[in-house]
Amino acid sequence: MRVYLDNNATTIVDPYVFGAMEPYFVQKYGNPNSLHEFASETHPAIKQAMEKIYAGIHAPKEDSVVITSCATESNNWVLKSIYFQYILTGRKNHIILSEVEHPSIIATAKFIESMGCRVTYLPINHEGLIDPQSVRDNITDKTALVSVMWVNNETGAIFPVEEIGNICAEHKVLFHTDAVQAIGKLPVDVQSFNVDYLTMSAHKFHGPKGVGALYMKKGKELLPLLHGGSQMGGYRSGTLNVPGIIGMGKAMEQAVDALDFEMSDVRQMRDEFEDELLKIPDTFVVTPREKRAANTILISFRGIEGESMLWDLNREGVAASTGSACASEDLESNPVMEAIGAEADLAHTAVRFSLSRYTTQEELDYTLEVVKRAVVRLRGISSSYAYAPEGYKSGH
Ligand code: C6P
Repeated sequence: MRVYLDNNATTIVDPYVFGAMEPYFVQKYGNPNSLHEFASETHPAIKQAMEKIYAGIHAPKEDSVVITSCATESNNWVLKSIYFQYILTGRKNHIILSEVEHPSIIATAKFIESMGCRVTYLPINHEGLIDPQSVRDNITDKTALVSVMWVNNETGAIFPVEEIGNICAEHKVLFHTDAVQAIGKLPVDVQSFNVDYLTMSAHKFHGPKGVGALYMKKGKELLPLLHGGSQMGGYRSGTLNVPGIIGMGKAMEQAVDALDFEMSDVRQMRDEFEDELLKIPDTFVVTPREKRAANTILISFRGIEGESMLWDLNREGVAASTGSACASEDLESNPVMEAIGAEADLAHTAVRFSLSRYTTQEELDYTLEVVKRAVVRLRGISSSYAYAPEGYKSGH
């Protein structure tokens, strides 16, 4: 049996999404900006897809949604443009982030920090959560931007974006949220949450890879990312990725339709699976489940390196991860585990299981059996587990 439980890294393309995209490769392949029928026959589907993306995040018509190639691109764009617009010009000198943002935010922040921007990295607490008060405490009259993700990709923790949006609005500070892991898992509404910029990526909600977007509120527009033609309102020039846009629109529509299922049925399956995993001695999960997106579990098995666990799981057809796919090849400890202050050896034991609406009960039952076998085998050869001092296993 092959089981895919790495849906925070990427998801299967929904067959309806694939069906909607297919005609736009070989039959309707015109450049939408040309002046003939090959071009115009792409227009209705592009328009419809854009409307679905706007509707999915409750963006009003007058705001902009610019299609990009991925969330990494959208995140880079926000921070670098803020640097050019506010920091380089001397109007402001400071931005605020959480310390557990995705590398596409952290690495970009380090880059603009090296160019003279002051960056505050807000800590997370032992539950992997952020205190909105810490945002308020760190805002100064020189703060240009606060960027805090909606849902953490490692733990599934839901960050208090509503409160943070309100605090930013109150202090007239721009607010960006990376909503990559929120779309399709939670209702996302840019208007009621006072969001100025919002990042999305289609392949995280059963759309194609290579397509993302950035939402920008009217009046808060960034500088153009790619100069050139008039595509995407001149904010990101270059021939449109027609099948990608159509796929993202369809995926957004499907994700919105499936939201109730995700929040009830997927959650229930996740919770029951987690209950069973936690019956294995010396395991623990970061972030209380009611404060997490419905699909994610970051679990530690004491005495077992996360990579060893993945190896055993993979041998039996189960795909999980030790955390963010972008960091999984460096064998470093999980950064969220480090940020919550887990001891060094425990920070290496994290395994992330992320479900989707395609996950079945049969797959989870099978995975549980594989995990149990792996725990017995790996603890049997783990010197840190076998010779652990008194109290080590219970976490004291
Ligand atoms: N997280 C994970 O395994 P791209 O691939 O550029 O569309 O998405 C980047 C990205 C940005 N923000 C968040 C919160 C993300 O989770 C991701 C991708 C994957 O957790 C791959 S590193």
